[in-house]
Amino acid sequence: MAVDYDAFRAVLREAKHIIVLAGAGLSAASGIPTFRGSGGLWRTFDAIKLASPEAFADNPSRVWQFYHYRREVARAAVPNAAHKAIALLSTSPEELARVAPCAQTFRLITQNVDNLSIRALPSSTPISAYPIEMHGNIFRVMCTECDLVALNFDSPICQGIAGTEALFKDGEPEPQIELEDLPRCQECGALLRPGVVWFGEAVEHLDEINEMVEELCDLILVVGTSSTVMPAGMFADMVKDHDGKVAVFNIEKTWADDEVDFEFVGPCEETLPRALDVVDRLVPSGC
Ligand code: BJW
Ligand code: ZN
Repeated sequence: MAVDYDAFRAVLREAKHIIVLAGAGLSAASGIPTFRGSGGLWRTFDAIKLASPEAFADNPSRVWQFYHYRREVARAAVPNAAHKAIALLSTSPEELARVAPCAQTFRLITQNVDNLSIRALPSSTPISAYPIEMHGNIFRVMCTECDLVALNFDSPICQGIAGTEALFKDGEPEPQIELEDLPRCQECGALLRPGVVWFGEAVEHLDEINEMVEELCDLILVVGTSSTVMPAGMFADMVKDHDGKVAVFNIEKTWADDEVDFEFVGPCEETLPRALDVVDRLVPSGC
């Protein structure tokens, strides 16, 4: 196991099919709390228990307030240097050819729902270069009755929920919002739910992901994820199974030395742009 930037870049130069697998740590520097591990954990409630079909069936008012709060946090956040590094290599053939001249593909698979990796892309980006959002997107809504699925960036998502984000932030008990005052479907009037993947639900784009991870990928960068949630937690092993290389970027040591080829322990917003040799190529925030 090496932490050597030069050795990693030598592997990067030979790689043909590169995957970045991202988790909550990718967005930590943007102010989005992670679920587990060090740094910015959700403190006032059990986020994992709220991110489930059972919690939504039991108390849609509480779950919608949780997601409304997180939508507001995500809206206010801006992509950090790690999002930008990934976006640059996903969209610029010239930059990709400079750092990874053999690369035929470079694709982000993200478990994050915060939309920040999409916001880091230039506006002209074709959909084919967009990240694969395997756990959905917090700005998507799905009807619980009909087949409506839509993007919704409204703030607040409905008047009945307006202002509750301040209570969540302060850890105050949340109000009970009546079902008819929660987000409703514009087509059939039924209750909407957040367009994210909860435990026990099928992750999205799994066939496409499996094809990349099981067969093609010869280098996977595992960025800011605890790798405790399946199936994403298995992807590194699946790449190793066909002799691909694994590089981990995490603020904590998360893997045993003999399990991965490179482990960069530190904030990914610093280690990832450096490892990918794009530090001087990133557009600063606000430009
Ligand atoms: C930094 C940093 C910095 C901090 N720089 N690093 C096989 C075996 C066992 C169980 C299963 C299995 N297959 C499926 C299961 C069950 C289940 C599961 O995995 N359970 C486990 C708990 C064991 N999986 C599922 O149910 C999945 N569904 C499925 O497989 O269905 C099969 C199916 C097929 C067909 C029909 C039906 C079903 C679905 C999983 C959905 C996960 N959903 C959530 C919520 C999404 C919506 C929301 O955001 O609210 O996804 S849970 C939550 O965890 C969220 C995250 O995407 C996910 C992963 O978390 P992540 O990203 O790793 O974050 P953290 O917080 O855990 O880690 C952050 C890391 O960053 C830490 O390591 C820090 O150190 C680090 N860090 N700052 C670098 N600056
Ligand atoms: Zn509907």
